[in-house]
Amino acid sequence: MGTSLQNLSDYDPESIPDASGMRVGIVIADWNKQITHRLLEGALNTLQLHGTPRGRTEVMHVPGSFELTYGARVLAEKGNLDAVICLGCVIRGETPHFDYVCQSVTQGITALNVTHEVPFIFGLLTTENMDQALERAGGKYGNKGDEAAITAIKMAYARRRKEDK
Ligand code: DLZ
Repeated sequence: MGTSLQNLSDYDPESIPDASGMRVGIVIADWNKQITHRLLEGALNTLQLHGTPRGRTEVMHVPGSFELTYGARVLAEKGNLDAVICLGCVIRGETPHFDYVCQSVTQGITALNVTHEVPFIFGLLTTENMDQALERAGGKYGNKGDEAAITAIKMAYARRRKEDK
């Protein structure tokens, strides 16, 4: 999560591999869409900045964060992607729902990373309230979508290097 010590959109451009040959998938939860659609914009812009045009990025919408795991698996199993980014926003409410959804997504994405070759990127905001989410969706702590895109490029590059050996 972005904090006063770590802005989500700060990175050293020199340290990012060229992404021009990469193809990334993004699964995005439409729950809290005023946040998640900003994350999507951030991710698409950052990928484009590093050589992956918007038209080459495959985007799949799902209703809520709980469905991210399923969507990510469907994208990955198409077999033509270098990485899959999962974007969502879970805001704590008055019921324990927050904990169940966060745990489910965390475990689901972890399991996919264990069972599939494609790297799955955890682009889930988990916040106490809407203000904290806005601060991390292009606000004062940067954009979680930018961070997820940079992570996807780095992990896709690591995967290619592993496969080249
Ligand atoms: C039901 C629910 C609730 C209460 N809160 C959120 C949330 O903050 N963020 C989110 O992405 N999704 C939420 N959902 C929806 C669930 O993720 C899921 O879509 C539904 O339970 C249907 O499976």
